[in-house]
Amino acid sequence: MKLPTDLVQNLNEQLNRELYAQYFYLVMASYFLEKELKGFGRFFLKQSKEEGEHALRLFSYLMEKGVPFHPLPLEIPPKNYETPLACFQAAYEYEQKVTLSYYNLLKKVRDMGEYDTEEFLWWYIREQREEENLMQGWVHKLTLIGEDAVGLLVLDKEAGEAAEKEESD
Ligand code: OFO
Repeated sequence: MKLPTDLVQNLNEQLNRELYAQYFYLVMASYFLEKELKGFGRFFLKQSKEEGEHALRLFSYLMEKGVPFHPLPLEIPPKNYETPLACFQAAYEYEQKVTLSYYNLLKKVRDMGEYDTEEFLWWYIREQREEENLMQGWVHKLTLIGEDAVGLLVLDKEAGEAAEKEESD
C-alpha cells in the first residue's frame, strides 16, 4: 500500500533523528578520544555506527515503498561537556527523546490503520528500550564514582572491553 504523504515526512524525520544520533555520538567519541579515554571513545564509535545502521533501515523502508527521498538538514551536535557524566546524560536524554518520537509515530500509524509501518516500527521500539537501558546504566555508574579519577579509568576500560566484545559478536 502507498504511504500517505505525511507519514513519509514523519519517517524521513525519524531518519534524520537517527542520522543526528550518528553524528552526535561521533562527536562524543571525539570528546573522549581527545582526552585519552579510549574505552569510552570506542563505545561511542560503536554507538555511532549502530545509529547509522538505524538510519539506513529507515532509508531502505522508504525505498521499498517507492517514495522519493528528500534529504533534511542536520544540526551540528555540541562538542564540549563539563564531565564524562554530563556527556552520558546528554546521550541518555537524546535516547529518551527519540523513544518518545517513535511512540508518537507508532500511535499515529495505529490510528491510521497503517499496520505494515506499525510492524516495521516495533523493531525501533525494542532497540530504544535497549539503548535507554545502556545509557542509563553508564549514567548510574559514572554518578557512583563521582570525581574519582581511578574509578573513571576503570569504567573507561570496562566500556572499551564491552564495545570490543559486541563488535566481535
Ligand atoms: Fe537509533 O537507536 Fe537510539 O537513537
